[in-house]
Amino acid sequence: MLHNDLRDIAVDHGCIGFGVTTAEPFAGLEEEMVERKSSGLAANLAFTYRDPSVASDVRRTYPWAERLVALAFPYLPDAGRSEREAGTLRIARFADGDRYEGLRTALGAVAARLSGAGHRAEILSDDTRLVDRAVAVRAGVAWAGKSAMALVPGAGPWVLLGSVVTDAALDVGGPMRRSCGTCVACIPACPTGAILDDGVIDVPRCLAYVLQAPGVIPIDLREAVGDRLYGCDDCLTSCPPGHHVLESALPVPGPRIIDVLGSTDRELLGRYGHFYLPGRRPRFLRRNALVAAGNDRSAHLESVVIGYAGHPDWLLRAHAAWAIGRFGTGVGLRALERAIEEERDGRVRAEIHRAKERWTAGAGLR
Ligand code: B12
Ligand code: SF4
Ligand code: SF4
Repeated sequence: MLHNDLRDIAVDHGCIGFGVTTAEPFAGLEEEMVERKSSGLAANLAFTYRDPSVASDVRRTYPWAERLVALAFPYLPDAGRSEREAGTLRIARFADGDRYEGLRTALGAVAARLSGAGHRAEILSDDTRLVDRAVAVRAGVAWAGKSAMALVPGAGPWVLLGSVVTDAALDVGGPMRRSCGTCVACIPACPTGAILDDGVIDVPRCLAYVLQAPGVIPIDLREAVGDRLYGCDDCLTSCPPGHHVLESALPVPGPRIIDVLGSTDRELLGRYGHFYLPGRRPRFLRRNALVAAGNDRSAHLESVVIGYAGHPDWLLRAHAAWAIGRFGTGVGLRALERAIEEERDGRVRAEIHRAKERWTAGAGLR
């Protein structure tokens, strides 16, 4: 009765997946995460990786937990399809607005029904204290894709996940009898070769990580960044189980590179405050937009990028130098020559030298 009520509430709130699993620790998960950390595959991710012993065992947070009620909330077709268009940036669909809002409401409604029946109920979603995909897979809501995405029938990878932790002894489901089978489409679709093995991502090479990590974007990944401002959807768009919902998504134009580079901090935070940005610092959006400008090379962007060669922030000067080199024009070369005369920061000087070398070798020429 309670179980069915909870399912109905989830469905009424737009969820496409509902399942229940025990609150037992996830066997082997802690060791797996520790291993990924020590081998470098998890980069310097915090989140769940801050304490894998907590993220793999919900009773470390809620000792009274008996069950995890797992929900999957679809965000297509609403989130739209971002088209490639010269001079614009792409934002991964889960981040084109606050796509967690509907999921939070559904989780809240399920938790309220449990509390109303006298049970404890706490919500965990995209939290440091629980690995959401592990819950969804064990509860039978999703299967574990080779891309690491949790795939749900009817929506493929285009879902966000969350759980309600409860002390109610609800009936438990088993894992789903589905798998990717012989499909491997996501592996060659990844622009950086970051999908290594069944569900293992080389995080330092994953653009979703690179674009939200602090510091310099590794030079060998900058071309692959393409026109991305935040997130990467290539392992989702290539995934056949999600194709039919993707086709029904409407085109949504991305922001213009020139607008992002010309905005104030306050404007950027107003528009993109829901992104994960280290220290909530908009400099990382500008850094990403400079790399996108160097990939885009529309003529109207060159003077803006050259302007960034004199920016007070060394990180932006460094990425501007790379982008200027990519335009491959005489104006750009002269700007690099002027910049090297003034530049005192060794990290930026190295970027300018590299950009000039590439220019001289003709690699930056169109
Ligand atoms: C850290 C993180 C990232 C990192 C690292 C991702 C990664 N693949 O490792 C970065 C920044 C790269 C990232 C990127 C993205 N992320 Co993210 N991310 C997370 C976060 C915060 C933690 C994930 C984590 O700890 N993983 C640990 C690893 C080990 O587990 P996993 O791969 O997530 O899950 C599998 C294992 O646990 C395995 N498992 C279970 N038990 C055991 C035991 C053993 C022994 C083994 C071997 C495995 C195993 O089964 C699970 C299912 O496959 C979660 C939110 C959360 N709290 O869970 C969101 C989350 C995973 N991200 C999400 C999204 C949407 C994305 C992006 C699509 C965003 C984008 N468009 O740019 C990309 C996708 C990249 C990709 N292919 O994974 C969604 C995924 C929804 C879904 N349908 O799967 C989540 C669940 C957020 C949410 N609440 O909805 N993300
Ligand atoms: S999010 Fe992009 S870079 Fe990361 S694994 Fe998927 S396709 Fe590769
Ligand atoms: S693209 Fe194919 S192999 Fe990759 S996650 Fe989707 S179904 Fe699985």
